[in-house]
Amino acid sequence: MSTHSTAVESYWMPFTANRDYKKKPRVIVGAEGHYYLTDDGRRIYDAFSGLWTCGLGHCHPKIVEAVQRQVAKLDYAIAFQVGHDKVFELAEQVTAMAPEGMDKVFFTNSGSESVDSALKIALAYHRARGEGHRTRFIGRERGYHGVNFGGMSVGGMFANRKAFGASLLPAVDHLRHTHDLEHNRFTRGQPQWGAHLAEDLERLAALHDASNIAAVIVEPVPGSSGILPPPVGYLERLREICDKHGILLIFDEVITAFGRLGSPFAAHRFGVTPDLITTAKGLTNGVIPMGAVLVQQKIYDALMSGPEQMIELFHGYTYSGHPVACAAGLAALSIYAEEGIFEQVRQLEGHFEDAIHSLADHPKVTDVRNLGLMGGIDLQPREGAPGMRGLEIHKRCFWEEDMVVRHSMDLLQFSPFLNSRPEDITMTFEKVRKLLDSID
Ligand code: PXG
Ligand code: PLP
Repeated sequence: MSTHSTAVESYWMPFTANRDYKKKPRVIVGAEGHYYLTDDGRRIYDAFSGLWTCGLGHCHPKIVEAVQRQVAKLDYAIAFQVGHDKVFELAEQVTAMAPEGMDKVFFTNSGSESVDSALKIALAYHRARGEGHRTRFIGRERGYHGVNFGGMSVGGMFANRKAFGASLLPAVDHLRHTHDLEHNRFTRGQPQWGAHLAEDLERLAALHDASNIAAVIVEPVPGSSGILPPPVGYLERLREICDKHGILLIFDEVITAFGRLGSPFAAHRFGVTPDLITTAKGLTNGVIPMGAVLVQQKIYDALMSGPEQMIELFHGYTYSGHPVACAAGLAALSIYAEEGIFEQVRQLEGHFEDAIHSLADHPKVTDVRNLGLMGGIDLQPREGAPGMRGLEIHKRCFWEEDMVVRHSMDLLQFSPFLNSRPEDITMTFEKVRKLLDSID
């Protein structure tokens, strides 16, 4: 076992406080269902289902088998100009479960790649229609759209933008975010207050002239920046304003697709259909990296206009539609359907809401938010040491309570398995309460 040796030192860990982590590494060596297995022989409960990725549980036997079979049969197939059977099958199935009219899908390898692909598709679409002047993107404060240059530019998380701010895409502006503690503190589900904040898009459309705006990109429920369910009526209003001005609406559903909100896509749950959807994570249950961009038929059609022998969209990844990822995706989609997973989420949602809000009375808790099986708890930062309470809860959960809880500064995030046992959801928040009682 090399986990305490130079092996740990060799790895530059993503989105991690490397020096702090390496003092006492938290190392997983296996997983079974709802548990991770650690290098010191413990079974620990995963209260974040991977990184919002593994809603069906880890090492699901049907996905494991599909991947094993596929890698032995076709390991890789040239992605450009030649296709393979599984990618077409997966495309057909993903579009079949997508909102009405979203009949085409482009495959990527991650959420970040999906976002940058979607932004490029939006530009190409307008250009193909003779509206090449539509080059501006509108994101939203507190949005997270991955770490590539496009996604960072439309994203609105200051920590992501701080170091790279000077090199982001130039023609981007941001809507204000919808989180307002004065009106919405401790809201269960969608807040009633805040639909009018969508009017901010009218302000930006007037400022930049709507005819210059290519697309608006938002997460239907912002995840990384704090689980911020949209105010009732907000997404509907964004859709109306986009339609009025010929602006494309992109839903970034990297987290919210594939059951997190009890429906195939958040678009279904909210009854609002965007022009493009970006997704990843749950597409393969996190087993093999894969992402996707779903588009309305009209977008694809607009690009199918030049000479037939020429490439229509000059874009693609070596690993777009990787056969092994497709096999994992096909297996995951069949499990969502066969095991009635989205229905299970709808049945669990009320219990999860009660369980997470049971912490609302805790003196160290300043806000609790939830929708579907997404939840967030804001902790009062410790005087002079922001982020330390969140980090301590995370570490002590791992070492003392045999549970993985994710934190981002003083925000605790919860992404229970889509097929959770209700008692495990109860236990999750009992453990968090116990730790909150015992830390300073
Ligand atoms: N868009 C959204 C809405 C996301 O949530 C990405 C894009 C980027 O996806 P990739 O696959 O490139 O990471 C994401 C990713 C968290 C957390 O703790 C969330 C994400 C990633 C890491 C941590 O909430 N979401
Ligand atoms: N950089 C170089 C030198 C490459 O040859 C390629 C792909 O062929 C890339 C980057 C892009 O890699 P990917 O297609 O895996 O995103």
